[in-house]
Amino acid sequence: MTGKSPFEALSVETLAGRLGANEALCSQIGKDTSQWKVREVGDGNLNLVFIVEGAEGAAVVKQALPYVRLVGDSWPLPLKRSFFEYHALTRQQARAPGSVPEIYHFDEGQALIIMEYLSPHIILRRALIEGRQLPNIAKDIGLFMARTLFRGSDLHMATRDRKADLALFADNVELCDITENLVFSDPYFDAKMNRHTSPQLDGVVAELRADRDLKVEAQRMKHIFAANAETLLHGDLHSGSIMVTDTETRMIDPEFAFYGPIAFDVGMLLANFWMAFFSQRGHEQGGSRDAMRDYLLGVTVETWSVFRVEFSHLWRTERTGMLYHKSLFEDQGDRLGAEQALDHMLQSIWTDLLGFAGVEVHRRILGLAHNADFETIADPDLRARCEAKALKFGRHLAVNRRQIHSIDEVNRLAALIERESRI
Ligand code: SR1
Ligand code: MG
Repeated sequence: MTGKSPFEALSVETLAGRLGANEALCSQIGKDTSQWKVREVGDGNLNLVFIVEGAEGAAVVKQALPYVRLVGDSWPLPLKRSFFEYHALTRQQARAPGSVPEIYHFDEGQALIIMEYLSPHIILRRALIEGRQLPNIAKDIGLFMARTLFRGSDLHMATRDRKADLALFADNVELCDITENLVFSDPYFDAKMNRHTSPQLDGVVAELRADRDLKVEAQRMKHIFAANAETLLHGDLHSGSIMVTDTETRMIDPEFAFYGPIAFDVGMLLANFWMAFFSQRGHEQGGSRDAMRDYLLGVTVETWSVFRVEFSHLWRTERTGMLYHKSLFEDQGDRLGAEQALDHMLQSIWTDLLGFAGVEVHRRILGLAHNADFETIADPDLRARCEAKALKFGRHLAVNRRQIHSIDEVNRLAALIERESRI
């Protein structure tokens, strides 16, 4: 199969025949295709994902489909998202080595990426639902975010390179459009594809949609998302885009990559930890999840702390781009000026990440793409109680983000809302 053949979706039955001559794949897993075992394991919303095991190893073959898998061919989606995923992965590997799967092969025409099979890794969201406490995730993800977001910005890159890259990723229009609608707008009106736990949440949903301050704030966040082309984002950094073992963490699936605000990745990620926190009550059949709740709040504190420390370190040691140039500060003996500018930047990331986190919580409960943290709670009354608390929390973050000064303050609020018996 070459990049010149017309696109054709792979299947479990056709994969060995079509990729049997692919040198990159054969060198990883062995070329005797009669030994290959193929499974389709994609559980995301968009793509096909195959695990291919051969006599000498295993690999993952990920292929984009020309439509949204979750919805079907009534929602076409361009194959070029695979191109953006491939280019984002190569940049993330360069900026945060070891944090993403190794790429073996990319075929643009077939929209497929052959990459490292991560084993025994599982999806972080699944681990958190199971109540597993992973000791390294905060450090690993905090470092990943600081390194990729700092090194992909005008704080670090040569501005010519950054502008060329910005132009490249600017074409990822359709995936940005998904985020712009699904995250920032659809939850706040009766959009066609929305769903929520009904009738339990009907009243809360009506209140949120009538909440003028919330809607204005969500649109401000959308404006920042669309207009602040600060750095190359992962673009969809939630706990379903991270694979873990007890000791290792890898980020996957950056097909939503584009140039946007640093705070977006950080806010989306933290929102997913807070949603994991509010969903724990629904997973207590096997015993109390008090310790898991404490762990999750601790993870938010450590992630934000690691991010800040590493971002600050890079600011002091790798600020080679055109912004806040050293000639204005350190070269004149003005270290304090550089520190002042750093404080301002971290403050603005903090305020914006809270807004992004708030809307991310809302869209996972009210929009099209829900998350398994809540969806796997079978009892709809219990699920609705968990979701209602998360909605209240998200509303507070989005509307009051300028008045919230520390992550401890956020976590005290989360704990308070969690303890409230009434929704
Ligand atoms: C139609 S795609 C829905 C969601 O799935 C992806 O993982 C993104 O989070 C997107 O918003
Ligand atoms: Mg994904």
